Amino acid sequence: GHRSVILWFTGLSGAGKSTLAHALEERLFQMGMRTFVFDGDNVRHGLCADLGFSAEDRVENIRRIGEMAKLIIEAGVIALTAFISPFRSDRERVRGLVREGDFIEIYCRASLDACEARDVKGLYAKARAGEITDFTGISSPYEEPESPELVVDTGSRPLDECVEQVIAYLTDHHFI
Ligand code: GGZ
Repeated sequence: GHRSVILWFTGLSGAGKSTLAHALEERLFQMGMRTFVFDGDNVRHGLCADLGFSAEDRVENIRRIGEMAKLIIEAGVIALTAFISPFRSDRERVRGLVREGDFIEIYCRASLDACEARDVKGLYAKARAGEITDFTGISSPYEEPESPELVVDTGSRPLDECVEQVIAYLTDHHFI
């Protein structure tokens, strides 16, 4: 058995949150754990389809995701959430929803330069051109975590190393 927990990935667009969450899910599944990944693909098209990227909408987006993750861990499932979640106060509110220790904030650290250089979806270029407004890092703020449980250098380290870093944390703290 394992303790259910929320693995909350935060970081810029293109930092690798979703990639890391899915790679971890694969590892945890192989270890026999039940997991669920929430990311833009399965949340912003459905539960949060009515929300955009204004500050108010992001607050509401994170609130709903936090409540969902809380329900999921009550069912004994490890919740992995991969959202920019740019505001410190929103992340702290989610932390406060669950029991002490059940919220693990994982900062996927990648510089704006690195994310913009990669620009996998071409969104940074559009944001620079003014075709997308309120874009995180360009025209909307990102508040770095002040004391996250983990900092993973997704911008500069290979994926498998990042995965092992999180697995080691979970093992050391007896989550798995
Ligand atoms: C930031 C945006 C925006 C704006 C569309 N700002 O790299 P992606 O494409 O796949 O991830 C980004 C995703 C961010 O949604 P989140 O739900 O994670 O944001 S938040 O936690 O702040 O609510 C990006 C895409 O949506 N995207 N417009 N203006 N990212």
